[in-house]
Amino acid sequence: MEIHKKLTTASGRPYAENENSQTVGPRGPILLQDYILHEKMAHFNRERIPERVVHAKGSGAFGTFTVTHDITKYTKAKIFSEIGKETKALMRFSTVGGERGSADTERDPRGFAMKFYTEDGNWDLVGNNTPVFFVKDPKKFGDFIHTQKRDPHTNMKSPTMMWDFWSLNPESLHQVLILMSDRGTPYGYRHMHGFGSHTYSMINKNNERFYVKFHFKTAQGIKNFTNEEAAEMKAFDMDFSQRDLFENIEAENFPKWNLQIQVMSEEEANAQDYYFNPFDLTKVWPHGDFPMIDVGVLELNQNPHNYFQDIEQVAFAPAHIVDGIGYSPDKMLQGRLLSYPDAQRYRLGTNYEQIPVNRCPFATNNYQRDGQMRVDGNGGEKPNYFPNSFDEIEVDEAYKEPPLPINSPNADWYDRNCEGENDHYSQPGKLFQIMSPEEQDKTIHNIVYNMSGIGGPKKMEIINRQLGHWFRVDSRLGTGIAEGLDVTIDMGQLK
Ligand code: HDE
Repeated sequence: MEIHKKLTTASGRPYAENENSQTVGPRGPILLQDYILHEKMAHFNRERIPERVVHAKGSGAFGTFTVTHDITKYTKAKIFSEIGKETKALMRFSTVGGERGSADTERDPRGFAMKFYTEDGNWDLVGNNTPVFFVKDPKKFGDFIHTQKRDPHTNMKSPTMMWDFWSLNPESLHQVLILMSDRGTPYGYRHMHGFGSHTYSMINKNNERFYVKFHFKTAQGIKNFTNEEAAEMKAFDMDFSQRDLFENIEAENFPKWNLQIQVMSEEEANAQDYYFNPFDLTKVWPHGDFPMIDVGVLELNQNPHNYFQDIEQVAFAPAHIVDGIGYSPDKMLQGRLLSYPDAQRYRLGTNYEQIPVNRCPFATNNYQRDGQMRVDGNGGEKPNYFPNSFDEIEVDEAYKEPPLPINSPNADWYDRNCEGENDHYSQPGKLFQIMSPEEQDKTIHNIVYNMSGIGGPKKMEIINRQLGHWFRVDSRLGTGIAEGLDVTIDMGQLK
């Protein structure tokens, strides 16, 4: 039976009248029986699904990951099994705080979310364009994001909320310094690095565990807008980054990123004597201590045919790892393991992994059944319970992770900034000191521009508290910002 091209209803009935509603005479009322009118209006009312509560504005493309170096001594993950191995991938870039219709060139971190369709399931590496994050305990995430969104009273963005939160949470300094540099306004998505950010683990074929950091270095070179260029671009083209990505892929100018990893042994990570917590998401691992190791190349080479189907509906979750890749005790990663599948079930429904872009193209065998939009055969006649005497689904012990050594005997609510966890200044200080004088000046300019928006009855309290942190990071930085804000420093007053 050939598939025809006739206009039809959603149930496949061919029909002719798609523009005129059925009325009693040319001027009479509409007949209730013109159900095609209702079908069109009812579907239109239900076209919007909940936007992502963060990272709502984004752009995506399909691509290929190709292994260029052998890292099988660290991992048995099939995606890295041999040089030349190719794996299909999907990338979604995004801003963080803006709504779905917001501008691409806002000062904001950029989401860098990757889905690798491997034989052992889909691996989601959901990172950002910065190696660190603002907070290090997931309990603070919602509060933090509230300060990045609209003030509950004015319904406008609020530098006062942002800097009040940041000045009360100095663990944010490293990420805020990056955000306030020109890396906070990247020139689209092609000219920025990407990071897994968290410490993850890798497990090799001898079941030895290593801890790793993932770095995706742009092959296009770093390029940023200045503060003023980004503001101008907002007015000129709200979708600059989308346009830049889409048009370059259409022109077959395929953007690439080179994947590198840093590796720490399980013993080093658990030794407790490294000078900071290697699982602390506000810290980077010094490249001198843990050098970069080349792994492969990620190339984006196909635009999605339909944005809503493939990019609005794509569902990432850091919990989606594959054999040979594992988690770590990083509290923020632990928090994210539960949050993302919960967010996807809310946005897309319980069977979200049956949406084609989210489906594992190899095999899924389990006893989960039913639920809305169940379209994968629902297990057919096979048993829907385990164990059973009938089906041939096997549990392969080879996929069991090695035990995880735990050092601390007591469960407790440990202060995230206790002794040994409260050096929030050295790494941002080093970052500022390796910036060129021009980059330092631009960063000071951007911070002054942004902090000038602080207002209200607590204005000077917030400014002084934040200045105290900037001075602890670097005296030139603190002085430059104080002068820019025209604030006279009483060093005794700095909190
Ligand atoms: Fe997210 N984050 N996040 N995040 N995140 C989401 O999941 C969350 C964090 C990141 O293109 C949400 O599908 C918690 C760090 C990206 O679809 C949500 C915490 C990093 C994207 C969520 C964090 C990220 C999200 C919202 C603190 C970089 C977009 C909608 C523990 C390493 C992915 C959704 C895409 C999206 C939760 C912190 C990156 C709400 C609880 C750190 C790139 O589930």
